[in-house]
Amino acid sequence: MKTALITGMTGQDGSYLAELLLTKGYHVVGAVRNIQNAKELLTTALMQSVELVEWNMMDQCRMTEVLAEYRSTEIYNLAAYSSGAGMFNDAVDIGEVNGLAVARILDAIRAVNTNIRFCQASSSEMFGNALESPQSEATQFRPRTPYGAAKLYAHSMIQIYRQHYGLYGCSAILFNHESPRRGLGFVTRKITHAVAMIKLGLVNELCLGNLDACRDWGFAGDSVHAMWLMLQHSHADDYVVATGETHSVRELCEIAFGHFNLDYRDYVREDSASYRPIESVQLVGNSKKVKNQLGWIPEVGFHEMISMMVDADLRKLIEQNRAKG
Ligand code: GDR
Repeated sequence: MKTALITGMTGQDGSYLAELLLTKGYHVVGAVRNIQNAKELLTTALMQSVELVEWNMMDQCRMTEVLAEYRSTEIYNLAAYSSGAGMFNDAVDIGEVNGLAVARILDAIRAVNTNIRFCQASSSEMFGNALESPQSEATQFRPRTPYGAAKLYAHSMIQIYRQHYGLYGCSAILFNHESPRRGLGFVTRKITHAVAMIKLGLVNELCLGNLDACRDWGFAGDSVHAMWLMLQHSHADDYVVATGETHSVRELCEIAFGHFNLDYRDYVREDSASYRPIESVQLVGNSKKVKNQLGWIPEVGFHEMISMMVDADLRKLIEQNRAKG
């Protein structure tokens, strides 16, 4: 039985990845900061099927100890600060966790077993003010936030350790990926949750930033599948994971509100306080490489994903209201 270690298992991507690996027969170990907190965040099904171990992104000795003890053959690093609007906040902490911690993991791998395969959740934010669109693995990185810069440091270290020490380290350059498990701070879930609230008559307005902002939004379950494929290949490499489609926040609203035959224009208010500068070049990924070399096929399209999220939010709210009596 293969053992995989996942950091960030309590997040959206971690939970999808853990479920995927369990269906493939892995022993799944969640490396978490605090086991008690993690237990409260995981679903009962996951709690019963995975093992949790205490881990600290700042503590290389602890990482080395855990890798030596659990003998995982694959490591997926999904732990990171990930708030979209907060990409400028706490630059030093972001640098520590999203950047430097990856160097610690790579050194721990070198110390314990150089055959361990490592996959990093890199980000399209590394492209920042990109000079071309769509972006591929060959596109120049021009990060514009501390978050993007930290992710780029980690990405570069993986390339360096791959070349210099021959480690099997992969970077999944993930474009936005969403699901019903997304946090409410991200625009997709903010919208789908508000639509469900409006449907139930609990609120009647939604304040958003720029409606014309565009993103390449995929399904988180598809993104983690690509990460798994990367660690099953003959050699390590970096891959853009994206849908290749771009949609605006306005289109997202049209679909989400339209799901209940509502017109978003009756409910959405643009709030300049939430505006973020719009990219001069569209962020949209070219994922030919992962499709051609690894046979990755995304299964959930944009429209289907937004509908799934609205339905899930409605279900959750109805259950919550029922529980309240
Ligand atoms: P992003 O995700 O910053 O791309 O980072 P987010 O969902 O926050 O923003 C997407 C786009 O929507 C616009 N927008 C709003 N965003 C939020 N959060 N709230 C609003 O009210 C709103 N109105 C418009 C934003 O300006 C932006 O253009 C995500 C995270 O998962 C990162 O961790 C990851 O690295 C990148 O995606 C790829």
